[in-house]
Amino acid sequence: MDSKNLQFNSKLIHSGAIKDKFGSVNVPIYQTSTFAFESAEEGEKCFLGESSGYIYTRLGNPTIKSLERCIADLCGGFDAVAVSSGMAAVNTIYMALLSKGDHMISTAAVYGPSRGVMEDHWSRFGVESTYVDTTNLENIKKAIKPNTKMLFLETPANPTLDITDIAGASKIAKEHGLVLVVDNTFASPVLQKPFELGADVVFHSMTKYINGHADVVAGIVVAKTEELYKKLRPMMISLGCNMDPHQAFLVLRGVKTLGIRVERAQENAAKIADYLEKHPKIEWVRYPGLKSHPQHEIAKKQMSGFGSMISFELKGGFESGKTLMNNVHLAALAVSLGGVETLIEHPASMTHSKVSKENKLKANITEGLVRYAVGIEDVNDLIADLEQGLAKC
Ligand code: LCS
Repeated sequence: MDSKNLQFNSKLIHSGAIKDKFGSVNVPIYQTSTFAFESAEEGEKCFLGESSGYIYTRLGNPTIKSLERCIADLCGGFDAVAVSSGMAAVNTIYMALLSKGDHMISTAAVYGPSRGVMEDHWSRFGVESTYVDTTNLENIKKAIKPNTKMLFLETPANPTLDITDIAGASKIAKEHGLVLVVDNTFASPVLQKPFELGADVVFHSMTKYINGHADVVAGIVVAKTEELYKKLRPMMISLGCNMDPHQAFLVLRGVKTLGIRVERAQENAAKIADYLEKHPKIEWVRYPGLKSHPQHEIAKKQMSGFGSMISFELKGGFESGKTLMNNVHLAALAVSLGGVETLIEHPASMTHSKVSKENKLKANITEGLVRYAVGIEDVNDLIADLEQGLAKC
């Protein structure tokens, strides 16, 4: 059966499946670095691209291809390139689609390393970048220069949960001939379909929701067209940031439950956001599903659900942040997100501790900001854990 005609949760189980002679229900792990040809003629055909046979795992591998087909199908793209991490996805995109003298515009609240690698390293090769608050589309228009080639959005953004109007940004990108890239990590393919909103390239850190079990680091780049795919795939091969077959197998196992995990976690998150919003020790709560979120209406328009990431500000500031970290027991004090387990993080004392106060404020990283990545535990247990922790703040 062609999985293209299936609905989303059926695609999660069946897209990219391989039929082998044993009738394997799961995609086998082809843990091999190289593939033997049946003859010199067959080898020649593979290298000339006249046969779809596999050559060498950095170039392609059946287990990895199965995952690539699955995610491309879920996103509605032409095809995908699996890579070793989310950051490998970012760098493959930058290197494949930008050249010396080009300029890129991105979300001010973009994941730190996506900006850091551009400003610290790609700038050395003559690529310029500007970071603006893309929740206001006028800021994108104003930042466009004659050499602008790419608009790189992250929505919802990490950790502010700022939402950018993808369809509106895509209109601007089309008018100015920019390639529109969307980091869809926070929404996952379940909640947001950037290609339907005009994106050209969509990528995910599969370390998060797609794998979902905090046991793999992985990334994937999905291209809307064959033309873009043919730029991205050779770049991954040249950079050597391919995925390993065993990593692909684990992600294929995780992806099957993506739909029910995301649904359950966001059900929990909605309840926790309501609880936190009423708590006297909390200044404000950022969750796209709350009416108080500044881009709640855009989130409603472009997402089919509001996800399971919550940010909130403690009235007690920095010290309260540390106190809460030391007094929650069910949520693990850890970076990352999107797994079945709940994680909590205090950016000011953890991920952003080396950033100057001034730069933290520019990125809206306040002293009492807490990021809470909701898992699929029983929500009453999570609320009880927060309640006793907040009592000590
Ligand atoms: N994009 C987003 C939105 C992310 O949150 C991350 C990682 C990446 C890209 C990079 O993916 P990776 O290479 O780690 O697979 N975010 C992390 C976070 O919030 N805490 O730890 C990692």
